[in-house]
Amino acid sequence: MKRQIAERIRQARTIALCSHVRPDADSIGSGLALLFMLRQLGKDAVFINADRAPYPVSKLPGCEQIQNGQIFPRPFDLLVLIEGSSEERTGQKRLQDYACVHIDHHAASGEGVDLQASWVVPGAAAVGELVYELGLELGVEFSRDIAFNLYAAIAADTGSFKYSNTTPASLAIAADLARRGGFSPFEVSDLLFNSNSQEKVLMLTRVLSTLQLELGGRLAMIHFRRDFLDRLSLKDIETEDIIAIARSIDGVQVLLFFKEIAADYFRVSIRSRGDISARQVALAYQGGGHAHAAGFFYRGSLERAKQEIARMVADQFR
Ligand SMILES: [Mn+2]
Repeated sequence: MKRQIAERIRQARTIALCSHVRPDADSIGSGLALLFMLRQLGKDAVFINADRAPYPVSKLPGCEQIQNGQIFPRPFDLLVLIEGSSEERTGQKRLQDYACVHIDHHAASGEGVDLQASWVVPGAAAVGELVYELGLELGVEFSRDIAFNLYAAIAADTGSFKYSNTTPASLAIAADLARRGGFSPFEVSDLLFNSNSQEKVLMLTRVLSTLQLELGGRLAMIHFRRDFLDRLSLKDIETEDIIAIARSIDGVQVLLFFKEIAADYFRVSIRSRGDISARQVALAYQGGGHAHAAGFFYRGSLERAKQEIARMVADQFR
């Protein structure tokens, strides 16, 4: 599949790249790296996303070159979709009007999209690993900006090579990128992880103060209310850090994070360890995800949501 994608790219002259709504460092870093690779190959390439990159991802080299908005109706020979192959996930309309290829490390639907090739490797820690391999296939030179962006993509999705998705391949690719790009890994960590705004840390304290431990300390629940944002100049919150802290508590096997998105309407993220299936809980609410990381939407009061879902988690402990 990698070869087919490389071939499509070689044949195209004008190419648009696009990642997903609410983009993260993996999708942005991978997209920027691929953008620079395509330009090196002499392509007329642009990177267009529905949503802006959040801080500090916005500091990745070249991020100011990303255009925000819709791809349609501009003509392109090829669209490369990075971590998202549906209109819902990309936030782009009329994708069926374009020839598309797709690169991902999550299972994806491809609904309503003319996918000429879809390269999905669920075992890859980050889509950045796949763009690295594609770069080798295309025979490009890994400039500093290309290598830096790919390294950042992988460092972000592996939580600095700490999460369970980190493989020997992730480490080998990262080492090769640091060598080729001539940057120090610390520059990337400093940019990605030592760049919290005051508002963000204040937000963390608010969300963590909602921590509730149930089922003898095996279930942790935290929540976020929309009005938490009001006093801080934040539009939205980056939730991964908060989730990581709450799930790191000794003995916690399941974490539930309730994020209020409208009155009595929540996005629920669930993380689990061992035999407990986050996915099974999510499926009961028409959600989805992986065995240990899943999510769904819940309509109803926060109190009811917590009670109901805690009971469902308790059933799995039996
Ligand atoms: Mn990713």
